[in-house]
Amino acid sequence: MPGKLSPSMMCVNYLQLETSIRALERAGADYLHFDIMDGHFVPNFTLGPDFIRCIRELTSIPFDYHFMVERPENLLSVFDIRPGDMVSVHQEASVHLQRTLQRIRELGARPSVAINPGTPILSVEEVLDDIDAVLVMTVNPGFAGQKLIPSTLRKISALRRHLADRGYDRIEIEVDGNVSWEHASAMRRAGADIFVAGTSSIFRKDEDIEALANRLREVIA
Ligand code: S6P
Ligand code: MG
Repeated sequence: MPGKLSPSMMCVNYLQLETSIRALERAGADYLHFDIMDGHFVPNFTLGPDFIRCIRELTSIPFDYHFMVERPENLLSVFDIRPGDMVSVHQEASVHLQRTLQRIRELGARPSVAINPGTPILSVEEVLDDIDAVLVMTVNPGFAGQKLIPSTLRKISALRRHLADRGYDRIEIEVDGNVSWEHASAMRRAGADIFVAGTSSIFRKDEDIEALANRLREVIA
């Protein structure tokens, strides 16, 4: 299976939103990645439910929600989550993690657990039956344009091996943070399946999004 592309919508030029989405459709983006922040779990705010709901009117690309909020279980109902969407909640932020993942499944979406660079892969052990993916943060969450934390490359390989050893090959690994051409290629070799594309690859000032997205697709093919 070729790697999947999930462009990060906090990196898009909002003044060219519709044109950018059309370019991403032509490039065959598999998801649109939406970063949701609450100013508590991470020291930043980003995209809200009304803005994200408007984008449904523009495209049928499935959404890839990344909740960087405390107690995501309280916020799921505020967002327009639909069957086929991916929904990641942080292991560090949900006290009732299994119940939250089950709720996401009930909504018809694909449950995923996100883990910070400092969080061990074993922290997802007890919910492997409840998830379709693990989102491995390769930077600390909160901001675009950061530098990769090198140890996270080893973490991707270790997680891929860990899942294979336990018969969970079906679980996808998503990577998020400084997914540049070079890093994307290393992440792919390490076993990543879904690539969040931001300022390090496809969203660059005055450059053609479609061409950059196609280039990234080739790197992760
Ligand atoms: C960061 C967020 C990410 C960023 C993405 C940006 O907290 O979860 O999804 O939007 O990492 O990409 P880049 O290439 O600027 O790191
Ligand atoms: Mg993200």
